[in-house]
Amino acid sequence: MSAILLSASASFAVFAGAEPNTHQIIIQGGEYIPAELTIQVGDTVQWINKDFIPHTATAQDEAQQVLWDTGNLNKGDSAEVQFTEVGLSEYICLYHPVMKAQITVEAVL
Ligand SMILES: [Cu+2]
Repeated sequence: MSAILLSASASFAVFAGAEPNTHQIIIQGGEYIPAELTIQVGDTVQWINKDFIPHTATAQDEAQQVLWDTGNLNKGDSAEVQFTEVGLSEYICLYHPVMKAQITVEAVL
């Protein structure tokens, strides 16, 4: 039975490029790490706050309407956002607007 499971996961890995992935961004020292990330449409990004102070990851349009938002992340908290549209998504921390980062969402080839 375990041999069958191993075989199944191995073949899944071959096609991993076409499957949605989850990417992690660490928030530490008042920075998003990595600050620039490229993903494929349909992928999910998970932010994890390792600072003692709360942060958010929040994207807003030019009228400051929220496009997506992790909400408040206290130390140790995490939140996920799935990206379903191709394009560049810049985001900030609502509490510390000097914290800036970006995600580039590419079409699945
Ligand atoms: Cu912050």
